Amino acid sequence: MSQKSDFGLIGLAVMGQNLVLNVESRGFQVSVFNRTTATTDEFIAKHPGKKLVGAKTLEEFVQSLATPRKIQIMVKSNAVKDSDRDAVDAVIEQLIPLLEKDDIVIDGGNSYYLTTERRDKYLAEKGLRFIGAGVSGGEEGARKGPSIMPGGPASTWEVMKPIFESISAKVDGEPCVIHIGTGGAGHYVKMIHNGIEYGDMQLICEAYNIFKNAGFTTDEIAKVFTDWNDGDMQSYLIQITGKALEQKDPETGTPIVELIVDKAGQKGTGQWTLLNAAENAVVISTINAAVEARILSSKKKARVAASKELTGPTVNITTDKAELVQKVHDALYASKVISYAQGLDLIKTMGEAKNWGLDLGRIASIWRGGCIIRARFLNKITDAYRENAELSNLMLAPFFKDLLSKTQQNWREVVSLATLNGIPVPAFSASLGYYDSYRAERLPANLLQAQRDFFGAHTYERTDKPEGEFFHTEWPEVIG
Ligand code: 2AM
Repeated sequence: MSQKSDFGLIGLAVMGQNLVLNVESRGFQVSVFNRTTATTDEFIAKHPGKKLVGAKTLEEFVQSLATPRKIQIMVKSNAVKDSDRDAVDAVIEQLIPLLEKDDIVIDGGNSYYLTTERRDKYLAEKGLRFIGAGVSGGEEGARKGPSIMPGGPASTWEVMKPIFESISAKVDGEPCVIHIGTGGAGHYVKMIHNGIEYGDMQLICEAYNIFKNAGFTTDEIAKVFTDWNDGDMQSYLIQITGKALEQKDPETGTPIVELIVDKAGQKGTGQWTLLNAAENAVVISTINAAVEARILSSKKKARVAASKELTGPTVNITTDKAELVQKVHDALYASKVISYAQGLDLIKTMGEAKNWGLDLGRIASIWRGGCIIRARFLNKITDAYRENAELSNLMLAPFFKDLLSKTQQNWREVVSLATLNGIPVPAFSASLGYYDSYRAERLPANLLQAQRDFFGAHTYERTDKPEGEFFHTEWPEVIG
């Protein structure tokens, strides 16, 4: 191959390999480089006849690319805080002396958004261009079309647009990629996407747990999810849940899910979302509950010990099965709406603080395909923001207001039923608690203000006086 490549990718782990094959399949010639050359050789040998160039050195790799070069880095990133330097930084440092003005470096990993902003600034100082792109869809998405959330200067996006649009997933003919915003906006939105994903997954697990406690067989639960996937809750996660529950262990014939240890792992983006919500004073209680549920699940030893010490009610669910399925459906759907309302509230708040000019409706629209949270109902979110771009909270859009109104009786019954039977539903109940708090004209924070004024003279406003006037009461002394 004598002609220069259109695109280059560094890091041939599974996601990297799949992305390369995806880009190549859209008609582009792709150069690849991996630190361990044997991996590059194997990859090239495995795909004869494709427009691929395997480079043994970084110099050779850079030289094989057409200018302005477009180089995506897909190496393992372990950094949590901005001060940490990781493999992405190491690769960037090696690239800098080899690149020319206006070449584009793309980080397609799950980098922390502040790290992305640091790299964006650093590379700009060197006359290079940087894109921090969140890529969601797992291995299959990377190969067939992921949802891509790129951040960086709009002018750099314009250069990358043809490649990004052709490799992304498509829904109704629309590519699942838009320019999210400047700086770290892309990785930020990907981080919240992951938080929402945590919420969706936990809610599904709580539904499963209720059915299990109600005496459903795993096959019966699989069928419930498969049926739901034909309806308004159609989503990738509901679909794979049905399929996962159907899967039998070849050795024992037992559903494989029932053989899997109940200890969940996490890579950190959920926790980053929590920290960011706390910094922005935005409530994301459903996502919080989901992250915390994973943490508690991982404390298996402590739970096993406590299960012998702490008492609870005996499970006794007598609800008719079909009726229970409908109730849990409604509880799940309503809770999911709350989770998205909270996640979008966080994105909106942060976008305003950072002046990113985010378009929530379009962000929801690029989550409709390719990514892990892809779902039919995301269309409704896009519609809601198209109708009213200034929507203060998703719950208040006519479609969702109506949905929450129609589902709430069943939602309340499911949270009550689970609670009375001692079945943990932290995300279902956090969602309901948010709904009831948000819609409360008066919360008991009047008493809270009294307490604060009592011990700390923090003052309070009065219902019968103008806003902004502060009062203090001489409370009785209580210490002897
Ligand atoms: P390797 O095959 O040489 O280990 C996931 O680990 C991917 O990131 C792999 O392609 C791996 O390369 C690459 N990677 C991890 N750390 C790296 C580093 N410091 N420099 C370059 N590539 C790295």
